[in-house]
Amino acid sequence: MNSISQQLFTRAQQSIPGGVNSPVRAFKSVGGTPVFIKKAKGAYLYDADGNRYIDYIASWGPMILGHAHEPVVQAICEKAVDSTSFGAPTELEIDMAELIISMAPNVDLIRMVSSGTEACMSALRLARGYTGRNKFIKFEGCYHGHADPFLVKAGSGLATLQIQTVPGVSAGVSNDTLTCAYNDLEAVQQLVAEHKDQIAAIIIEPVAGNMGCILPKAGFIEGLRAICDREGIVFIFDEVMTGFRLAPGGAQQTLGIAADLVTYGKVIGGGMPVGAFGGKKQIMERIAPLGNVYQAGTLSGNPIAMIAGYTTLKELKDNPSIYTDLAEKTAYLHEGLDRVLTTSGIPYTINRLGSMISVHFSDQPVTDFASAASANNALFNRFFHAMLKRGIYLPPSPFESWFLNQALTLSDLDATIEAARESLGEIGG
Ligand code: HOZ
Repeated sequence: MNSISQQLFTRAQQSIPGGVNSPVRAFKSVGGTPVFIKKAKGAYLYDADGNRYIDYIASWGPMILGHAHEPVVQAICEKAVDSTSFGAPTELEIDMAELIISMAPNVDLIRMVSSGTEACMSALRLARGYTGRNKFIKFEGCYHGHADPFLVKAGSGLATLQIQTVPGVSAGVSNDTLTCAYNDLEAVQQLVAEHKDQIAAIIIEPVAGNMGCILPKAGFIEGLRAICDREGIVFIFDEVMTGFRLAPGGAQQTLGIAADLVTYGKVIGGGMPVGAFGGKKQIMERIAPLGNVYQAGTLSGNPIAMIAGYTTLKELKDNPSIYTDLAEKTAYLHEGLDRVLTTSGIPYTINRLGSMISVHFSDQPVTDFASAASANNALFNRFFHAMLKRGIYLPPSPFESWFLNQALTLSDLDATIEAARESLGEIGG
């Protein structure tokens, strides 16, 4: 007898490409049937068959406070009765902008959009408009959403599905995308020298989350900052994953390095479709209607999205201990996984910062896309299914960070570590 998830997946494939509205959800690389979710509360997801899972995806990042967090749900319900969209300015948008500016360093002006993709796409256009240059540098395995210029050597779903070049992205567009390995400062120096005065921007996930979690080596981001300063290049931090997750001021605060432009998504919307890009006044002033770099959106600053985001950010700002709690929980999980992985004898590397963590089955340090890709990812796929069977919902790909949420308890973490011990025993080495 097929499970309800299996029945729904069969039905979904008749009307939705691949049965999903975003490729990373399809379980294509790990195999099997995606679990169809019915509801979630706190740290738990419940599927259509009534199974409960401890959630380490957090909707790919946004649900830092846990699912259906009471104050967020209540704020959305109260707001919705006043209509769900106006397409005109509201006071709430000012509150949101002021709150973001009070939390995020180096953000003088902020423009709201509806996704991380839109944020990155708009920030790149702005950097090009501001500098009058076309080329930009991105890093192999980083993912900045699915706008055309970024779909070169991208992480996340493209790495998972092994899509190297994307039909539909013209050579004219991708020729302006220059790529380097993450953590390879020398390669960036060389590329910048080869393309003197042609590079508008360097965009980076300051802590990468789209090839698993990968940390910048000491001096790497500082080195990029120095190159940008010297060469008049706009330094863009893609903080779609790290923004409001690593700290109230995101990776800029955690690493102590200033960006010229910053993009946000995920946590900023508290589970609603929200993105934003912001930064230095002299750059942001080039955006229409102040300047002529055009960018717009019917649902930008949508009241329901804003109230969900505002309520989430305000709670994070007012309770900074949430960040220490989350980091402690993640360290606890890390220690437990270390224990059971060491006992299993399976080679592994765990990368972690704040509430981002991931496991690669590799005996080498994982510092860039090549080292992430050369791990035993077939073993990861089996680990994923063994964990899922035991009620632990991990990202269905080694090329994604795990995200912890504040609703997780120590007993959830212990259950996860025990499930990992059993799973490793099941899958062997
Ligand atoms: N950007 C997220 C993955 N790294 C998830 C969004 C998606 O592609 O569905």
